[in-house]
Amino acid sequence: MSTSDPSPRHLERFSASTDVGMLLEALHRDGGVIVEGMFDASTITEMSGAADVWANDFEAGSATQGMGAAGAAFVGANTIRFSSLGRMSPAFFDMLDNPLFAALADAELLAACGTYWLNTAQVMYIGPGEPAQALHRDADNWWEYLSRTFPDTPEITLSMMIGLDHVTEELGATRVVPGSHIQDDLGSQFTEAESVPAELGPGDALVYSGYVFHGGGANRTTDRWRKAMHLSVVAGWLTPEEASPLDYPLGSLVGRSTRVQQLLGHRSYVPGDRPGAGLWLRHVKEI
Ligand SMILES: O=C(O)CCC(=O)C(=O)O
Ligand SMILES: [Fe+2]
Repeated sequence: MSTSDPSPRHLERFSASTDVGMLLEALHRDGGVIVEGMFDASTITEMSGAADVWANDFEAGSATQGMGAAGAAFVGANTIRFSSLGRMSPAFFDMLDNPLFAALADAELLAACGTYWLNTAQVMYIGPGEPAQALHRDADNWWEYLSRTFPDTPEITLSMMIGLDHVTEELGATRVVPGSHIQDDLGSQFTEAESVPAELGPGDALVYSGYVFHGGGANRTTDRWRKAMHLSVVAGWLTPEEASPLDYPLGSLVGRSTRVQQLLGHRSYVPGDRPGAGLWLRHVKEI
């Protein structure tokens, strides 16, 4: 792009069979990459059918991200959000076991931790007329760490937005500012004009850095919902958004893969060859 070109950079799209190295190259360059067909059709059909049913039990605007009015404004007054998706459908556990997701998360996060776990998985239905969400960094959840380590901060969280249906710009596709994950200072600001929509088909995923600026787009329709879900992981020594082990009680994940149990807080943090012992341990007499 020449410096006189006012149009924003774009995000690259690849099929899920693309070499992981190429996906990582685009992710590192742009801060986000679109992977078409990342999740298979039967899994997404099951998840979207179940999400449509569960969505009836949630009021638009009721999610607050634990932040009261500020959180409600961030989420949007006409947006439905909910989590605990493994209680909604066992297809969610298959999503957690997706091998490409594992390869990308391993590549991005294991430099900064021995093991990582689920940050949050949420259905995010943006309602008709909802304005665009403020552009933000997902890694700001761990501001205390960021503000002390920037700019030498490693990747601590990796996020995805996944289409549960066709997600177009008009419906409120997630907007991303390509290249904005590389910043001079933590106070950097970006405008909507610098952002591009990450349009998705069902099962396609936008994979993005915890540092890239992004936000839900405006839903400019009068009668259709933007049907997508978010799935993110975070270094195992940080507290995730979602209290997964409370949602999946002891014994409820018996028979699930080790990876699913680890992601949902039913395995300890293992430091690997770093100093220090394990975290999130149990040493109890079973009664
Ligand atoms: O709904 C979207 O497209 C993005 C939501 C998001 O980025 C967030 O809430 O952190
Ligand atoms: Fe976000």
